[in-house]
Amino acid sequence: MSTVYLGIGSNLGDRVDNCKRAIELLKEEGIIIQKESSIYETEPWGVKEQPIFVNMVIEAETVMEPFDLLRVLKNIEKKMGRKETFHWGPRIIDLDILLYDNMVINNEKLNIPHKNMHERYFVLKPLSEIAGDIRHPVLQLNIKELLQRIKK
Ligand code: PH2
Ligand code: MG
Ligand code: MG
Repeated sequence: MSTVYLGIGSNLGDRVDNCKRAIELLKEEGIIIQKESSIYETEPWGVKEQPIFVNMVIEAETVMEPFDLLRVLKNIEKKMGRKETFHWGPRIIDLDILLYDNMVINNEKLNIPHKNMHERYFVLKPLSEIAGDIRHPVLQLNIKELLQRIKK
């Protein structure tokens, strides 16, 4: 079994309901949810002219390898009706692998740890709530320290 942290976000439709439905669909795929953060309303990051987001993070256990897990997440996004827009554009649901054990993957299709997680409040805040002491395997700082770094 591997321990993974997944980021969940939505800024279209019933945003909270979308996050909850995504969690149910993850369970149906055999992913075991261990912890759920609170749900936060967060200002859009990157492309600012779009609806406000809700974000949360979960800790889960899975036997799936990273690329298999990625495929499952993409399928759930599709099943929930996610449409391709522009980079960082609005979405019904976004499911991202943030951390996968202490694995480091740098691939065109998948980056673990998630590329920009260390500079995103909407990731670090909920993550710090459920896993403040875990270490970012590249930066070698824990989540609380990463959150401190981006707070003005
Ligand atoms: N996701 C993005 C771009 N910007 N901003 C917030 N607040 N929350 C997100 O989940 C988010 C974002 C691309 O994945
Ligand atoms: Mg994302
Ligand atoms: Mg994504």
